[in-house]
Amino acid sequence: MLAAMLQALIFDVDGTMADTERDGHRVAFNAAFREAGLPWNWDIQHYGELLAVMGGKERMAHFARQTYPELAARPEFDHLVRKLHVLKTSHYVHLVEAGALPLRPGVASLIREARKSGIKLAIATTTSPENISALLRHSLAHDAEKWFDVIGAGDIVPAKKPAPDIYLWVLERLGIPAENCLAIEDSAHGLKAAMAAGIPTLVTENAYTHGQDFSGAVAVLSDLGAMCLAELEVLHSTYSRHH
Ligand code: XBP
Ligand code: MG
Repeated sequence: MLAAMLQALIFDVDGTMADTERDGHRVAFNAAFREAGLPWNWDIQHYGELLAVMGGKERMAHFARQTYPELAARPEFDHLVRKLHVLKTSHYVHLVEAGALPLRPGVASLIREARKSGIKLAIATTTSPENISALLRHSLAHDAEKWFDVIGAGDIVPAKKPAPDIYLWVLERLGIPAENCLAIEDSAHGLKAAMAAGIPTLVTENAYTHGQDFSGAVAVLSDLGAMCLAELEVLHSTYSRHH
């Protein structure tokens, strides 16, 4: 059977393009809680457990339902979550702008190689659009957003990862068959979402996702530092010949 040709790379953001959760999102959530006068503080281990819930607003709601059920039951709770999320996103963007969140090894060079060789680039992420703009502008290049043919983010779809919605949304706008794409993810939720959309998926794990179930991945790497585009193409074609 002929191997499908690699025509697009679809990047996840948090944990994949950059290690953003421990020193980025988590710190921003805690700064928002302080600013709102809430006695909440997510330490590194607790935040790792809360990452089971994708989406910052959903994560805060889940935490409140678990820890402050009477607060979560109040009619104004949704408004409070949205207000906290606006504060948190602003703190996160400031952290990115301060250079606190560099791209992970190999990410920038792979993106530049893909651009040179005409392989399309896309993003499929649960995080908010403001966070991606800031990360691309400050950790890749000032005009890097334009390098991506499609950017699918956050609330643009009804169901977040591990649902396939964000990947299906990106595929539809890319106009490339799923089998001709390669998704790059860091978590079991992200892998499930991409695979449910029929996309071959490479995993680059990190401290928070190490040891999760990555069954079905094209490969599981510690990072992209040793990878070049040609090697990704070999991984992709070998995988597509057998699936
Ligand atoms: C990771 C997420 C996001 C971030 C926080 O997204 O689940 O919710 O943790 O960002 P991905 P927001 O791995 O798909 O990039 O607070 O903006 O949701
Ligand atoms: Mg991720």
